[in-house]
Formats: sequence, C-alpha cells, structure tokens
Amino acid sequence: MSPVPAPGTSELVAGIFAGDGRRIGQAISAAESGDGVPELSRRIFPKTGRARVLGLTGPPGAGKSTLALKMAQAYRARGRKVGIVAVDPSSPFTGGAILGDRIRMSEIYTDPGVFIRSMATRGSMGGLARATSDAVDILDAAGFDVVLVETVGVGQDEVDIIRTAETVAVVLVPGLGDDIQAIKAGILEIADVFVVNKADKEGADRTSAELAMMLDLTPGRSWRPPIVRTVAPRGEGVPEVVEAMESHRSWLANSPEAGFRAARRARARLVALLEERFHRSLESRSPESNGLEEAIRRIRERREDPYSAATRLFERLTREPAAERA
Ligand SMILES: Nc1nc2c(ncn2[C@@H]2O[C@H](COP(=O)(O)OP(=O)(O)OP(=O)(O)O)[C@@H](O)[C@H]2O)c(=O)[nH]1
Ligand SMILES: [Mg+2]
Repeated sequence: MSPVPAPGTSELVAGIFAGDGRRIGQAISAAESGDGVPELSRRIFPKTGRARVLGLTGPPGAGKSTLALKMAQAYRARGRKVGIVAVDPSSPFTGGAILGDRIRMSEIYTDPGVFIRSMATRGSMGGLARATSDAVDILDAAGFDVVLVETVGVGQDEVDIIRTAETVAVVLVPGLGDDIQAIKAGILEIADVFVVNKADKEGADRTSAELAMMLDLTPGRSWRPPIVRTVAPRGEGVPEVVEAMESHRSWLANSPEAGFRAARRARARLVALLEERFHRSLESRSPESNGLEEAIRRIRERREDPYSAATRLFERLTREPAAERA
C-alpha cells in the first residue's frame, strides 16, 4: 500500500473552513513542525479574530484540564463551539478528568463542536509559543467560538499566556501557602480571574482569603479579578467561572485596555517570529559562512568588541537572507 500523501495547504485551508476535524488536526500538526505555516497563515488569517480566546494557567496538576472540559460543556450548553489547546501538559489530557464522570465526559470527546488538542514541546519554547498561536488561529478560522488555552505555569512561565489569550484565569489549589507569595508578582500581572480549584480539600478558605488580601494591597486597578472556588470534577463553581470570564469580556469591551492587550499580543507574536527568523537565518548557514565562529574568535582575542561584532553580523544576515525554509 502506498502511503497517503500529506494534504497540501489548499486541502488544509478548505478543511479548516469546513470545520473538518481531521484537517484541523493535520493543520495543527503542520504548525507544530513549522511546515508550510506562512502560506497557511496568509490564507486563514483574514477569517480569524472572531473566537474568544481564554487562558487557563497554573501549577501542574491544579485541575486545569478538568476545568477546561467542564467549561467546554458549559459553553456547549450555550450553543458555542469550543476548542481546547493544552500546551505541554505534564499529565495526559484525559488523566483523571473523566474519573467518576466517564459517561458524560466521553460525550465531549465525540462532540464535533469540541476540538481537543495537546501541544508538546518540540525544540525551543519559542517554537511552541508560535505553534500555539497558530493552533488558536486555525481553530478560530474553523469557526470555534471559544478557544481555551491551557498552559502549565509556576512563577514567570505563565506570563506567556498573555501573548495568546484575551482573558486569563489563574488556577490555584489550597495549601500553596508560601508559594502564593512567591508567585504573586507574576500572577497578579496576568490574572483576570482567580480560580481556587480543589475546594473540596482543606485550606480553600485560607487560599481565597490570602488572594483577596493580595488584591486589597494592590488597589487602583480598574478590574478586580474575581476569586471563584471550584471542584472541577463535579462541575461545582464552573458556571461562576464562565460568568467571571464573560464579565471580564464585557468590562474589556468598554476599556482602553482591550486595544492595549490586542497590540501587546500582536507585538509579541511579531517579535517572536522575527527572532525565530533571525535564528533560522543563522542556523541555515554553515559554521564557516555564518561568521559566528570568526566573530567569537575576534571577541576572545579582544580584536573586536561584542557590540560591534553583533552589529556587523546582524547587518550581514539581514542583507543576505538565507533560503526560506518554513
Ligand atoms: N479532589 C479534587 N481533585 C481534582 C479537582 N480537580 C482536578 N482534580 C484531580 O487532579 C488531578 C489533575 O487534574 P488535571 O485536570 O489533569 O490537572 P492539570 O492542571 O490539567 O494538570 P497538568 O496539565 O498536568 O498541569 C486529576 O486526578 C483530577 O481528577 C478537584 O477540584 N478536587
Ligand atoms: Mg492538563
């Protein structure tokens, strides 16, 4: 049997516009590997910008996937099509999420109005962030009304989510204690909604109170992130999370913050692509021809300062573009 040839960009684009799950999956795989992305992006981008992109971030195992599935169900009940993109999950997407709820949750995996995809780290983190944005575009162009992006984050990592999502929920669990102090700078910046999941466990009150206190200490923000307690596997608090995300959307729609955030997302994406391109340009040249080794030697021998060498290399690389690969 001859292997089935990989679909071309035109087939992928047609499939995406038709909402064909198989083609959508293939397009996301292409985005992960970087193959043919510029052409695909050029053709689908005019159809993007309609989906509501929501971020769920928080420590490993906090219950983000379980919450995402329950939120997806809630949006489905409102007639919305939902895409879920889990970035670099430490546990498989189904892990635990279907426990005790096997039958009802299995419906969601066969529902054509729901698309679930995990994205794994391949190569650089920068590449993963790019592929995630591309996957969101693909789902957006395919007509998904809501796209939930799940990222694992502790400390500063989760800040990346603001490059993709309009509204971000930070999912925490009781008993983080000192961790909240440690990560507060990062999460305060990005949280539009706080979810204290695993509220069936001891300490949820204390965690919520600590978060509230933290918010009290940072007045002057025009949006105060609501704190919602959930028991995700049972769906408890999930309507309140959806409500909080929707309230934030309404607030954002009437705030100058919306334009600022959209520009920030576009800028992050553009700058990341430029960086990636520059790296590729460097890597696509042989070590003899990229000038790197020679420059390193010159710096080591103090014949050239690093700034001058960087300027010289930059000008050379941008003047003589290497063959475009992706
Ligand atoms: N007791 C309790 N367990 C929960 C709750 N929410 C999720 N879990 C369990 O916690 C485990 C992790 O849940 P996931 O939804 O996979 O967590 P996650 O944040 O997506 O995990 P990663 O993607 O690996 O970071 C699973 O065994 C869930 O069943 C909750 O509210 N209470
Ligand atoms: Mg997960």
